[in-house]
Amino acid sequence: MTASEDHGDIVGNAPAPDGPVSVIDYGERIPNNVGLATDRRLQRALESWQPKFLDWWAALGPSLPTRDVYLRTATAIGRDGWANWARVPMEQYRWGIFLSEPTPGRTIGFGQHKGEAAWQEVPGEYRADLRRLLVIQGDTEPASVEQQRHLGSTAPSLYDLRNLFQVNVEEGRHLWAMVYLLHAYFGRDGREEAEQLLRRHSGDPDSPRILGAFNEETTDWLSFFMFTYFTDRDGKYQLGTLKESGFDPLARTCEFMLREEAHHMFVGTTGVQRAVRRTAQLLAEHDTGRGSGDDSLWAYGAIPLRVIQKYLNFQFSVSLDLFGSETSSNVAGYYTAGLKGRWMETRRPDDHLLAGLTMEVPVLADGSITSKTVPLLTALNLDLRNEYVEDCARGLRKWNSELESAGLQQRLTLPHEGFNRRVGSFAGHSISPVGEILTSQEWADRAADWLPTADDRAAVAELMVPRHEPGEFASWISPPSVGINELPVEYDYVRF
Ligand code: BYC
Repeated sequence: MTASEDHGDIVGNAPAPDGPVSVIDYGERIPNNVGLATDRRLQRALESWQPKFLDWWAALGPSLPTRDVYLRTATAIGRDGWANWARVPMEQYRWGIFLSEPTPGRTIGFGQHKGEAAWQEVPGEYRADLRRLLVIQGDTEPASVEQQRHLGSTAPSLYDLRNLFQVNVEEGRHLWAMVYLLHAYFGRDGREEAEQLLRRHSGDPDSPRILGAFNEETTDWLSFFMFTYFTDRDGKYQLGTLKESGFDPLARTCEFMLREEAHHMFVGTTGVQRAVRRTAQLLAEHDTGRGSGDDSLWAYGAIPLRVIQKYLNFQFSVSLDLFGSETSSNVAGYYTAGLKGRWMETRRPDDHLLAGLTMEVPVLADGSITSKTVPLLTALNLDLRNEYVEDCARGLRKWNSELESAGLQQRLTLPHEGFNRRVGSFAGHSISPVGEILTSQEWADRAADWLPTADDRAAVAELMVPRHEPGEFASWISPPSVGINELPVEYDYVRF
């Protein structure tokens, strides 16, 4: 997939490879381009993890039984051409280990080791930090599959069902990617961490997933589309920083993961867009434009805009928490050590050391939101978050253009960065979507206007009627303009 997929409407054939291509050996039990066949110890370790992964997939992966699904599978690692499309029984999907091609002579691009050769092994002094980063990244992948487990039974179409399963198998593969690095480079500790990745579960009170957003329920398809828009986009930005890592196997792993990630965000961008389009259509058709609180839309089978806005508020705010605190000594340490860079590190016009530079970070003091100046190194979580927020705003413009074309005045907006936060400067404070500081009582009185209530979720759930016949779509969502890989929209992407 190309980067344009994130913003465009078309899902086409993977372009022909334009560079050196490592063909993946699908004859192997674990398809890979890391020479697993020549490393017996690693092969045995991964082969003993594989049945546990498959057990986990059977127990906590997609719950809807299917015969086969039209899926893409990675088959080569050329710069562009890598995707093979076929109908695949889900349990036979080939989860493999693929790293992007190495860049000969690659050097570290930032921090105190800038200019040194990229590491092919883990430097002893950074072992604990690198392991932590891999574990946090790895933990999110199976978590999202767990969160989305039951969505299949309420899919609005076969097209959407196939997209859900594509996202799920690729998140499974991203777990494999982190497990490979843990097994290959971290010995016994790595093996133990790999086991734990299958033992923590989303929302489990005793053994939850590590990061907050991955313990939230994905209650319905609107929530899924918001998740793939906002939370997968955090994945894009975090992977973008790990792609810069001085630890070359991690950088190459993330570079390849990012290519798959583009489709996940396409699913989110267009999924929300199609829901908004349907809502806008009905609002315009029935001339019910009496403000975004128009609940008569439920009766027409669409989701009122005020509810779409609430889902957006929720998913955006929990996703902002994924960036950690605005001021963090962890992130300064990662950067200086050369483990985690900035978004588009190589394009930043500075010395890539950042000593002496500063940044303004938000603080709450004396009842108002102000800022304080801190060393830039400690503010890199915010630097990344700012890039992310700008990117989120771009998709919103697309959604709003649906409202505009329908001749409506209402618009969707991103809430203030302090709204509904659990991590960082705003945690413990009550901030409205437009950035007013509220008392706890004011918050309690008004939160139901801003975040989905149990009633909102129940009303949305009622619209989630499955459409499992080719070409059929649920009432609350418009069909896409094109199908997958140049197939028609009404193709039977999933067979039962
Ligand atoms: N929930 O110094 P701080 C994806 C903890 S998504 C719970 O501010 P730091 C995907 C933090 O661990 C991308 N705890 O944080 C998307 C720390 O704990 P310790 C996933 C949190 O380290 C969709 C303490 O609070 N990848 O791929 O600067 C589908 C102080 O924190 C949270 C990564 O995140 C939270 N939200 O930054 C599938 C990349 N936030 O150490 C997949 C790897 C913070 O004091 N992770 N804490 O016990 C990192 O780079 C960083 O660890 C973080 C946090 C950005 C997560």
